[in-house]
Amino acid sequence: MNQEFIWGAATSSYQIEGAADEDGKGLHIWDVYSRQPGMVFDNHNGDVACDHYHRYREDVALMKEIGIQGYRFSISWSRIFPEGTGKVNEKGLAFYDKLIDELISNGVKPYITLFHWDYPYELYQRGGWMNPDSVDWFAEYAKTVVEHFSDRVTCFITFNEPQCFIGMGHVTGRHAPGLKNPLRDTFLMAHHVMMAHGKAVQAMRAVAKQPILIGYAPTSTVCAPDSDRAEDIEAARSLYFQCPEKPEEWSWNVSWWSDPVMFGRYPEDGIRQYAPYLPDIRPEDLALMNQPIDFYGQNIYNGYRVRQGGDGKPECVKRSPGYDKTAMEWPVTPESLYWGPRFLYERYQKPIYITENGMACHDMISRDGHIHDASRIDFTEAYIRELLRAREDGVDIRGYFYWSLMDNFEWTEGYRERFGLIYVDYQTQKRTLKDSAYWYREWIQNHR
Ligand code: GCO
Repeated sequence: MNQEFIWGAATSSYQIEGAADEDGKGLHIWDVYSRQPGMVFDNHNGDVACDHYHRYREDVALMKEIGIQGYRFSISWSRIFPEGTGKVNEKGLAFYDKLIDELISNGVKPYITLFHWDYPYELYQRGGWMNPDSVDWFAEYAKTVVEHFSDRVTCFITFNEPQCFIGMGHVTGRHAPGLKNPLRDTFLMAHHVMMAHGKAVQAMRAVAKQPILIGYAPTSTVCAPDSDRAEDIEAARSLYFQCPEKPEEWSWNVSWWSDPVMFGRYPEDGIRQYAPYLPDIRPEDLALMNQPIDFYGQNIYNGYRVRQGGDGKPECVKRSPGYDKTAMEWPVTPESLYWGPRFLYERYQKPIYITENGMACHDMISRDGHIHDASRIDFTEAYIRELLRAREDGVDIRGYFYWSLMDNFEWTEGYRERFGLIYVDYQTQKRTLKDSAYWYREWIQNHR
C-alpha cells in the first residue's frame, strides 16, 4: 500500500494547556470537578498543567526536533464558546490560530479533535447530553471550528472516546462530572452524542473551505485470538464486537458506539439485552448518526487473549502470573495493534488511524540528566511492529499517534502518571526529551 502514513503524537486541551481562566475561556466540567477536593489524586488539577497555552512555541519546536509528522490535539470548546453556545470568544480562536500556524510553519500536520471531554459547564447545567438540544450545541461548535480553521486544517475528529466521557463520567462516576446516573439516562446521552456526531459532520462539510477528512475516535480493549486456529480467531472477533451482557457494563463497548455511526443501526444483541433502558430510537435519528465519514480513529492500549471455550463460546484466557504491565498496571499486549485494526477494518471498511497508543512509566531524571525510559521504547516498537504487520496484511492504516507528546494531567490520576515522550518538570515547566523521543525520531527517519 502506498497511501500516506503519518507518524504522530497526541495530546488534549485540558491535559496540557493550563490557562484555565485566561482570555475569556468559560468553565468546563473538568475545571469544576478537579477543583473539588478529593476528586483527583493529591487534589491536582489542570489550572496550569503543562502551561502549553503560553509555551506552545517551545512545544512545537520540540515536535520538530523529534520529527513528528502529525500532531493530534483537541480544542477546548469553552475557549471558543465560553457559555458553550451563542457568543464566540475571538481570543479563544486566536490561540488555536497561533498554534496551527506554528505547526504548519514547522512542517507538522495538525489533526484537530473537537471534543476530548472538557464539556462547557454552562451546558452541563442545562442538562448536558441529556438535553436534546445538545445535538445542536455540538454541531454549532463544530461548524464554527471548521469554518474558522479549514483554510489550514484538513483533518478533524468529532469525539474522543465516547465510552469514557459517558461511561466514566455518568456510569461509574470516576471522571467529571462524577455522576452515577440511572442507566436509562446514560443510553439517552449516548444516543444524543452519536446524533451530535452526525449533525456535526453535516455542518462541517457544509462550511469547509476545502475538502476535509472527518473521523471518529472511540477506544476499545482488543480481543486477540490465543492461537491462530480459526475457532480462536472467530471467538476473539465475536467477543470483541459483543455487547457486554451486564447492562451496567454497557458503555465499554465497540459496536454500540460504532455500528450506529458506521451502519445506521444499533447492534441486535445490545438492543435485546438493554431493552428496558433504551430511549425511543427513531429511524431519522439513526440516519443522522450514519453520515459518511472518511476514517475511523481508534485509541488502543491493550487487550485480552480469547479462545473458543469447551461450550463453544468465546472465553478470555487468564493472564499469566507476573504478566508485563505498565506503571498504571495496564497489561502490555502488542498484538492488540494487529488484531484490533484488523477486526475493525473487516467490520467497518474505513481507513484507520491509531489515534492513541502509549504507556505510563515510572520515569525519572537520571544523574546524567537524561530520562532512560527503555521500557517505553520497547513497548512502542513492539506495538508498532504489530501495527505494520496488520498493514502488510492489507489493513488500510494511515497513521499512528503516540499518547502522549508530553507528560500531562492524567485525569483522576493527576500528574502521578507520565505518558510523554517529553518529560515535564511541573515545578519549573522545563521540558526534557526522554530517550524514547530520540528513539522515535530515529524510527520516523527510518520509516518515512
Ligand atoms: C484516553 C484519553 C487520554 C488519556 C490516555 C491515557 O484515552 O483515556 O484519550 O486523554 O490520557 O488514554 O489514559
